Amino acid sequence: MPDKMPLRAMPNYNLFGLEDQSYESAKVVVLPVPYDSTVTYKAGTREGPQAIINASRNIELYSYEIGGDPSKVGIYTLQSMEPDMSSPENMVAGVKKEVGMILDDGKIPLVLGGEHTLTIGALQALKARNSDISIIHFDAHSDTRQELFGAKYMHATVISRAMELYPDILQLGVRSIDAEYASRLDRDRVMFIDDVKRLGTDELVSRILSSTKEKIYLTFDFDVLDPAEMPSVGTPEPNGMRFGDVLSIMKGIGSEKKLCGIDFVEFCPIPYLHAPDFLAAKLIYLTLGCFLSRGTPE
Ligand SMILES: [Mn+2]
Repeated sequence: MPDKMPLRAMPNYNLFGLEDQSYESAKVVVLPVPYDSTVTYKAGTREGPQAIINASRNIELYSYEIGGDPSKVGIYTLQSMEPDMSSPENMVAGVKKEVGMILDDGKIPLVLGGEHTLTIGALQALKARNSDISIIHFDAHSDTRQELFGAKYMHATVISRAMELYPDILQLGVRSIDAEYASRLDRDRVMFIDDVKRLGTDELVSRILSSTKEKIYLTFDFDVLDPAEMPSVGTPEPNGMRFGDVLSIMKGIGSEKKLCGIDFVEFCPIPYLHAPDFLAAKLIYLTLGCFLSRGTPE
């Protein structure tokens, strides 16, 4: 760029606004998927990835909570996936293909949704490569309907599909559940919000650690948070978890478990309400820090 001209390059447009990104050296590869088509209440999670990326470019990269800069592990953001509106099955197949490519390159995929249905594609890709994994599922909803409105692939059935791949799923923060699943669930595998609050973080973390395998996949639906803190979701449920509690839990899990893949879904931005966008961005950033910044030099 000529010295005499007061021109400036556009700041980097990627998750966390990182400079000098390299796919080769990145540990985490972010796949934004601006897709929603099976929502049953408020549409708009297709706007989620962009709102989170916009906010994320303004967060401080140093984190006192982590004691370092989590971005140093290398976080590479891919171009957003093109939504395939022909059917949820085709969209899921697309996610499976791209996540599979990320896994084959030895990297940790981070799927940035978009609606929860996308998780199925990520898990299909993972299952084809590794079956010895536990799933940790943060969500206000159990998402365990076998079908809804005749559809097998949609946001309210995602955990039923996931259980067909990985029966070992631990659910946290649930407070909305269908009667059929409520009648047959394993109480050791479902931590209702009351359990989460009654046990407290330390006890909860020790139960999570003892009941999951060394390798985990984490699926995080933003509606697990309390709507007072996180109103920007498609299907809000009262009486949720708080940001600080989630962070403590992530620290606890991240200190012992190996992350194989992760998704953050169901973020549905509300125009002119910016705080939730920042919360989402920071939660993603710190979660990566909890799992990946162990021993990472400053
Ligand atoms: Mn949910």
